[in-house]
Amino acid sequence: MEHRITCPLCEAMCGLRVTVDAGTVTTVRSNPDDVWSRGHLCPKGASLQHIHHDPDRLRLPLVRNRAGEHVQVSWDDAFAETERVLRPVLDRHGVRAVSVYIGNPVAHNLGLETYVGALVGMAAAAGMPAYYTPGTVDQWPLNVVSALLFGGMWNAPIPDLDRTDHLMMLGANPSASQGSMLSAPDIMGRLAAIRERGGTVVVVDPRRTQTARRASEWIPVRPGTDALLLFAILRTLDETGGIRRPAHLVGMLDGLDDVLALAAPFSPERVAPATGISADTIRRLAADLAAARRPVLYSRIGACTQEFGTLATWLVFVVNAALGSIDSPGGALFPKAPVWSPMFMKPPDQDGPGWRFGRFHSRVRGAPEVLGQFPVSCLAEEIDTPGDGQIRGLITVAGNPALSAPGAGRLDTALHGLDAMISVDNWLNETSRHADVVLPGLSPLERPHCDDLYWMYSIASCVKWSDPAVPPPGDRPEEWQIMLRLAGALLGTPVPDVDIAAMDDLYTQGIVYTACQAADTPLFGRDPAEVFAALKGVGPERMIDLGIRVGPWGDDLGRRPGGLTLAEVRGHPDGLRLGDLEGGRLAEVLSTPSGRIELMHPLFAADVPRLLARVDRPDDGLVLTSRRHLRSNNSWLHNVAGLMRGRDRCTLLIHPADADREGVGDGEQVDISTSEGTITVVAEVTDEMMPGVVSLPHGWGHGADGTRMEVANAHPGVNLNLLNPAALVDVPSNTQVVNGVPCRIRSRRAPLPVSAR
Ligand SMILES: Nc1nc2c(c(=O)[nH]1)N[C@H]1C(S)=C(S)[C@@H](COP(=O)(O)OP(=O)(O)OC[C@H]3O[C@@H](n4cnc5c(=O)[nH]c(N)nc54)[C@H](O)[C@@H]3O)O[C@H]1N2
Ligand SMILES: Nc1nc2c(c(=O)[nH]1)N[C@H]1C(S)=C(S)[C@@H](COP(=O)(O)OP(=O)(O)OC[C@H]3O[C@@H](n4cnc5c(=O)[nH]c(N)nc54)[C@H](O)[C@@H]3O)O[C@H]1N2
Ligand code: SF4
Ligand SMILES: [Mo]
Repeated sequence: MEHRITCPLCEAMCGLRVTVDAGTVTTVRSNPDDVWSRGHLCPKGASLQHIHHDPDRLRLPLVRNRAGEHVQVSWDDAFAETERVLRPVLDRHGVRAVSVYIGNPVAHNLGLETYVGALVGMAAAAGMPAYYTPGTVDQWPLNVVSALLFGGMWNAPIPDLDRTDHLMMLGANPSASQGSMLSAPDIMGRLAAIRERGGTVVVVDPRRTQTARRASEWIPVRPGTDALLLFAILRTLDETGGIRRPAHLVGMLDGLDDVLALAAPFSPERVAPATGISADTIRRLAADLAAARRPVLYSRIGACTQEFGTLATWLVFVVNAALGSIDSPGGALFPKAPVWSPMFMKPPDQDGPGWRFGRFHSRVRGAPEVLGQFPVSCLAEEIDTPGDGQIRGLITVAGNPALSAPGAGRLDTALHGLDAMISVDNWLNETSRHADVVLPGLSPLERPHCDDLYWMYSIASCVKWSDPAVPPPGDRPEEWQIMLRLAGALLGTPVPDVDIAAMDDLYTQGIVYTACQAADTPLFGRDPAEVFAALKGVGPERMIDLGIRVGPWGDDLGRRPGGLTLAEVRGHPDGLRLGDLEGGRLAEVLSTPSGRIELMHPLFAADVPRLLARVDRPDDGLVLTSRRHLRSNNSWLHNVAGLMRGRDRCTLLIHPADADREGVGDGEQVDISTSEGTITVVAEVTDEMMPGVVSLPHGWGHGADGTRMEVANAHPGVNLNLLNPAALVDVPSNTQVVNGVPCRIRSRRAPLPVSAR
């Protein structure tokens, strides 16, 4: 039997054909008829059957016994144990002493994506001070910039890949990632097409990645200095008459002249030494952008998780605005998402016009919140520092912070010391091994799937619904139900007694009620009771039906007969293609207080002195950066044997000149140290790195005691986040710096320096 589904592993959302024979998944292939991806797939998607059949994937809950070992138990016993460990923490210290960590797969998992909000929302209402996500080792600068410039945290224009004639890409490697905060099937094919039609692709990256190799030009940049480069480009555009003020932006764009004034100190000559890019090259990059008919800039994680992540990410949009590219075909366009999500509304705690920052502070470090988040590295200190408000109970949901959070060594110890830890996770890994109870979800092939958020970043508007390819075992709760059960527990009901149906109604009613009050939602002004009564079904399906129906192509809950509903979408297993990227949408998409793009904000201006200090900082020697690989998915696909074939991928990439200077040979073990720690790793000497910069992949460091991942543990690699200091953050956004971290290396062959003997 063949099923057509959407791959839930990354933002590319490829359509797949999955063949199931008597309960066994026999093949996973691309679906050439999928209206969106038209036959694209990558090795990860092709491995879904192996994820499904992985013997280490948990099918039953685990609890830790007295000997400290995890043993399988029934769901009833697991819920009873959850109550037994969690309740004393709640009774003694209240919800104040509990926190939640929400990991990356949540965004790709329908049940979790729609219902994790029940857990954190209800817990926050009951007094949980903060929750944690890898957003602050990822795209938080983009959220800050989107909120301030365009009005919504998840509302930003993306490059119109199919029409641009000049793309400048900073800190992104789609040859590995397949695109991020930018959904485009076969993104590498689309980049090639830009060149085939006579256009230019420029890649700014300290590493000559596969993406850079296939580009027209690779510009190596000293990590953390993209903001300097972009300010210098902006200043050059201004000096050379390269600023465009097209009619469609007149009266829709505030603050450009203020930003141009801020750019004044950053001449190409001044920033050249720090960036490692010559003044001539910077001028030429600016001239090429000015000469292009449809230029556009795009940046991603390398420009976010660095010392000046907010300024760099902001300046990408500023330069796009200065080139007249925003909302212009071939430039940066606002996608139209077919499925409305409650995530799209301004968080209700951000009342009043605009956005406020620093409304509360973390207990230990005193970090100001940014869009509700502290740096993820605060989690460790909030757990291990005694005092009022200490975190004593933690729920992790599809996250592996023991590997993914900077300062990972301290966090690993802290997790061990918790009074209660519950992991909603499908494997017993570096994080969940610390849990008292592990509650597994279904496999990606056993659950329905539908994306909503990623259509906010996609080069076409499509809607797709996937039914499970493999029938879920009847006796297992779905993850959205687990979210509601845990939420109910935090509100005071014993875990086994939570009334899931009542909680589901309560949560859904809450969302409807909030959305009916919020000016930036399609439900604004409607009667919440009427809206709720018009909804069908339960759980995530009800939520997605609501999202489709109030979305731009929906039936508006009956007011627009013939419009889409979930039932209609379900009838199209290859998906529905509803529209392409279009310009001319500013008035519709902006939700800033002025109704215009607000390029300037004190948060940005206040960070410019920090950047100015960077220009003249002496060279800080060797620095460490992160990378990804096509056959990994953050930390959790290393248990798939088929993806692990070939040579060791967890190597330290180092330029030959640096290797020579340090006396390091290719394939040799080296010690790499930062202010945070030292690890030993194999060096791979290659001129794909620029001199002065080394690179390690993130998501490795398996093999810990008590984990159950046979394949991954046989290829452990090292945990890069043992090296990334907790305290290094991009100030305005709270984003952790994991690119451009000062480090030293030492050959293991070399004799110890006299002082160290
Ligand atoms: N140094 C450095 N650190 C980084 C990064 C970097 O580039 N450099 N990148 C950062 C980024 S961008 C991200 S997004 C984070 C990722 O950080 P995390 O989200 O913390 O980690 P993941 O590796 O995505 O771990 C996913 C977890 O979900 C579990 N899981 C997988 N599928 C399911 C499922 O269907 N249900 C449930 N319940 N669990 C599931 C896996 O077993 C695993 O434990 O790492 C960040 N950390
Ligand atoms: N196969 C695969 N796909 C994935 C993932 C995965 O782990 N594997 N993870 C997913 C996730 S959670 C995310 S967030 C996305 C991320 O998607 P991308 O943003 O495309 O991430 P990377 O592939 O890590 O590419 C980041 C690039 O930034 C460069 N860089 C480092 N420092 C700097 C700097 O200071 N300036 C500049 N200009 N460049 C710098 C690095 O060398 C690297 O080439 O990928 C997603 N897709
Ligand atoms: S690129 Fe690969 S992992 Fe991403 S959606 Fe497509 S098949 Fe899945
Ligand atoms: Mo990410």
